[in-house]
Amino acid sequence: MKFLVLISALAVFLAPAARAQGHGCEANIEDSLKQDCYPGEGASEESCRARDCVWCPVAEPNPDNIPWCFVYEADGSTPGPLPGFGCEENYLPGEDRVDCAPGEPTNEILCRNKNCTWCPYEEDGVTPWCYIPGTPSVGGYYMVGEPITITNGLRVNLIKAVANESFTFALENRPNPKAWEGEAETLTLDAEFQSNYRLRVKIYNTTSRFEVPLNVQAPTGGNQNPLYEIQFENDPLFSFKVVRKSTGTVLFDSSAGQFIFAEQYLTMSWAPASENVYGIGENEQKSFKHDFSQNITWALWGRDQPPSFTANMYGVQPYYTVLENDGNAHSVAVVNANAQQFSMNSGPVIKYITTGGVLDFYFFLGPTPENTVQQYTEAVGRPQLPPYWALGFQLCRYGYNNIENMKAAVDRTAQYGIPHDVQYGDIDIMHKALDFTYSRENFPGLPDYVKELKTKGIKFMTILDPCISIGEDPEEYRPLKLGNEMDVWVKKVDGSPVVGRVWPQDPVYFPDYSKNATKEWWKILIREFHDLLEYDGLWIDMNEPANFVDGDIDGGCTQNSLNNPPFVPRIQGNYLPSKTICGDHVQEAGNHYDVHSLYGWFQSEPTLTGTREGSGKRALVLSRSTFLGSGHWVAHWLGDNWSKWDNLHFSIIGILQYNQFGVPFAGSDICGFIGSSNAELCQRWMELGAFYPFSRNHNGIDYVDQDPGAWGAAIAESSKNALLVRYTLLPYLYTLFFRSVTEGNTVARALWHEFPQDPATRNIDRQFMWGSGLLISAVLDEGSTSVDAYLPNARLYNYFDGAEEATKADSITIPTPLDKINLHVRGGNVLPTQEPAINTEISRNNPFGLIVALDEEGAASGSLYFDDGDSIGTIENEEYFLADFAVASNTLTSTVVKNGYAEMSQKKLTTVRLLGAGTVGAVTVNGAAITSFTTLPSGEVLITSLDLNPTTPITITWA
Ligand code: MIG
Repeated sequence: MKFLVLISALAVFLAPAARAQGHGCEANIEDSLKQDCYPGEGASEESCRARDCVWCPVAEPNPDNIPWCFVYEADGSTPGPLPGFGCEENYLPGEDRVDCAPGEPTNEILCRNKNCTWCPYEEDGVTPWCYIPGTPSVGGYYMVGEPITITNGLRVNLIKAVANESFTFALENRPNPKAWEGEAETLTLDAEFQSNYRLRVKIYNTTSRFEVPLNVQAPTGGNQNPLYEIQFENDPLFSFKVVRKSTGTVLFDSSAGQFIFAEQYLTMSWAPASENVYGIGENEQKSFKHDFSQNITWALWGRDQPPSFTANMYGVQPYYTVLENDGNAHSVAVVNANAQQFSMNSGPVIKYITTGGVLDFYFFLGPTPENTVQQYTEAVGRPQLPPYWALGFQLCRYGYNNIENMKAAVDRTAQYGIPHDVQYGDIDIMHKALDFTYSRENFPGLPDYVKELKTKGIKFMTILDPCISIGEDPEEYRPLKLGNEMDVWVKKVDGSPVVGRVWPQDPVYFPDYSKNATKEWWKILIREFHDLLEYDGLWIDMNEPANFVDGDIDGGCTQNSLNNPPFVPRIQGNYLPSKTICGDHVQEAGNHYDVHSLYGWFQSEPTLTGTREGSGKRALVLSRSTFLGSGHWVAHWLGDNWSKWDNLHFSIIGILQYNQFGVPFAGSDICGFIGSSNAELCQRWMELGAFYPFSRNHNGIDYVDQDPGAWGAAIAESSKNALLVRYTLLPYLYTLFFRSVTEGNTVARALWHEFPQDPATRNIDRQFMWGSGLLISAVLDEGSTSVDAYLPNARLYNYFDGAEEATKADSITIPTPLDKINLHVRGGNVLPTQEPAINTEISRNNPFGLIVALDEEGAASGSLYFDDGDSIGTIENEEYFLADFAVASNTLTSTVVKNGYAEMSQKKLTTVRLLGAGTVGAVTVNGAAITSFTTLPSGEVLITSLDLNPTTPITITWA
């Protein structure tokens, strides 16, 4: 592509457009064909003709705005296309544009008549819209000799190409030539064939540069028969391609643009295999599938930032999945933590720029979409199994402000019979916003209340901010005293602790969680905290790290290359220390410049370990900031979303992304965090949120109450009903989490993961699935009482009445009154269920059931995972129960795979909902005929009054 652009640019320079040297009205051209040659004010015959255009004034009035000065072809023919280029032919991202008309007003015709490229930017204020065409041939490397065989791979030595003289002009006119300072003269590329499905391509130089201390796990299986091939090109410059061998599909082609490896500016552009690209976070994406026609740049740099289109938010997830046009899938992780950006440009081309580290790509070859997540999480770490209670409904708000309000919310929830498993405290429960305290003034008796909640089956989670106030007397505030003693703080260049400001009234220090002493300090405090407040899990906020001042409180940041690098990605504030600390602040793992976006990632493991030590239980940690592999330790909520309708839609996109990022336990604040929610919005959101993997209603301070009991009986009722379905399906959800822990599957799943061959699924992000068996189609729009739902090509049964849908591979409009959400069970699945209750402590002991949904062949399969829900290591210690279910030939059989959870033998399985079997006249259970079944009008066969135990193999037949 680059080559083509250069040739055409050259052609234009050599052959000026063949236009006549101006004309008058004798040109006699039809009004409708006149293309304005001088838009705007100020045209005169002289200035018009100077542009080789026609000057032919039109009598006033001129209601159709026929131009007086217009483009004309010498031979009298219809004006041809303008010279120069448009975005299509010669798109360049902002930072590569050299202004073609500095200081002059311009528009498309003026610009293109100068043989330049006219490509307006969607966003304001950036870059010239009219620029010198072409891709300057600077940067770039040549391969030295042939690739060398190394253990499990190939090594290529690269040497910097010398800039071509004819482009010196462009080079010198770069918007910021400093960014190219310190280009590596030589580079090494190592292609490691880590397994048949995992390829690593790492490009580095001999200088020691920062590398992310990501502990990548070894893959299973060999690399004897790789699904991929890597190809190297050396003409006109070095580039490489990753190819899927079985289809020849080029998955990654780095010849799509410049390759520069400078000190603080590393860029590579590549063509992905298709436009079906999903991922890259954290930011607010308006569609799950990227739109390459918009040339959007996604900047990544951890920031305390509510969602706002393209703004860099809390986490940094340089990871994306591509669905190839034939339905195969692969994913790519770029292991880099520096401030960076991905531009999704037309082509499609992904232009990547980072400001440090090395270029380190991991390719996961799938070939199914689920395989990519399995393979990725195998590398970066599989999720923890959430405690069973954490799958229940969670309730939170910032600004209960006192214990009465917290109790009132809890009581309203109970009064309406709304399931409720977890209650939260936010920073307002703290004394003076100090970590590891609670306010005896505003929350008197909180520790006892937490104990009381537990007796009712409700767990308690509370918040910790990363920073420690220095305004307290160290003798009375142990976090500060111990922190000083253990020397845990992030330091300034002069060795003194960095001082910032967050919620406490006094300034704070920033613990350096990349340091072992800090991890120990944090775990000690967390353990001791449990003696004060019996938390069941912890919520770590503000760990981007957020700072209310830019840099250090006294004096901001020094002007230097770590605080003001020559190139700043398109981040909020256009300044690395914006809302955080300085790039030259010093942490154990490196300069903050390199490790900034790892702050919450470094904090995650010690928080989980400490929380487990403190509570003695499995526990849960919820983190705002994340990085590659965070899902191994934490769950994630999508941050300070808005109480606005479009945020319902965006929440699905965010949750699907985090499931691909290996953080399946994800959700967004139900009913919205910023702004007051309203009845209709919150009702719909409670229905949708009942199907978030992580289901928590959370509100910001000073807004109207939005807990499900706050809106009166109708909304309480529909919230309760949606949650009762969730609770009914919790054994299915828990089993999906078991699969995510052991195999890396997603829990919330995009339709295209299940139907990769169906192009109609590729744009669907208003519906999603739980695993392969449940399709969720909620109302997401204000005032709407129907859903246009796509029903994929499968047998689908209405969850509520068991009726089979007639439509397949097509959309239907489903009437959906205010109190309803649409759910479909997909044929081919066996979903384990349990009778719901107001919390999981109760529901865990209720009878189990099965939803058996048959596919076209009358087959189905599924599993039930169960354990005590709260112990650490139940999977590793084999202290769990697992049964597989299979249906064929009118027979359901169960196989007990693991019988390691003693209490399972006390539990009953009493009900089977059989979907898609037609009319049934006889049922036998373990060989004996039974009569407790009925065929409902919908066609569902409901089998009740069973007295089965899941630990004994079950056989049910029907005819
Ligand atoms: O800026 O602890 O995203 O969930 O309630 C406010 C108070 C700080 C931001 C979190 C939000 C939490 C809030 N916190």
